Amino acid sequence: MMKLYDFPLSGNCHKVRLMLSLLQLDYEIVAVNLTEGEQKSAAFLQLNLLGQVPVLIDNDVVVWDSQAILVYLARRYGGEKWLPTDADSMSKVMQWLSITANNIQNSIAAARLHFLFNTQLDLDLAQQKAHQILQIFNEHLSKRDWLECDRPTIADIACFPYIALAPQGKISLDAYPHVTNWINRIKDLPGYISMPGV
Ligand SMILES: N[C@@H](CCC(=O)N[C@@H](CS)C(=O)NCC(=O)O)C(=O)O
Repeated sequence: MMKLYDFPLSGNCHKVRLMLSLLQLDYEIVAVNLTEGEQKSAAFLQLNLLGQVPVLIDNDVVVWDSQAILVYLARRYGGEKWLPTDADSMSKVMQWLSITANNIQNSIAAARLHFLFNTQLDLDLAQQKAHQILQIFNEHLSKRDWLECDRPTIADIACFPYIALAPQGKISLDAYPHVTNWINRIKDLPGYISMPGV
């Protein structure tokens, strides 16, 4: 059975939990206690040299990084549905994987970490960047239901958790109705599962 090295409050882990559930895949959770630094143990660094969750193990395949794991699951278990492989669609999906790993992680997710775990950062700058990216999502989603391909793909799954968790970073979604409607569409997907704060 697949194993997911996981931390319940991690939005990056939630991307993977959500995808596993949408694909109706069985897996076992291995809890990694981030507050005690278990992710930097020698044993864990053997799995992910960065010392971070999530990590997925599927037989002899070890994958770390939530975006990479979504790519793995979509291609290994989802056919063309969640990650189409024609050049145009695949690169369009990739754009949003980059946006989540960079723009969302460094703004919305960073602000949440500050309020949940007291991490130090320039909060004003993080919140300002958060509103810039939310404005871009709101505009993009004003013209379509899903980020790309007229259907849910791993682009949506990768961007969803931290956007839905934005209020935990004291970033209100009230000014972004198209984003809120998109969040609700994701919540309506068959197999959807939630996490604390969403
Ligand atoms: N780019 C990575 C980021 C992973 C990441 O930031 N993981 C956090 C939890 S959400 C973590 O393990 N933090 C503990 C640490 O860095 O020591 C991904 O998308 O999976």
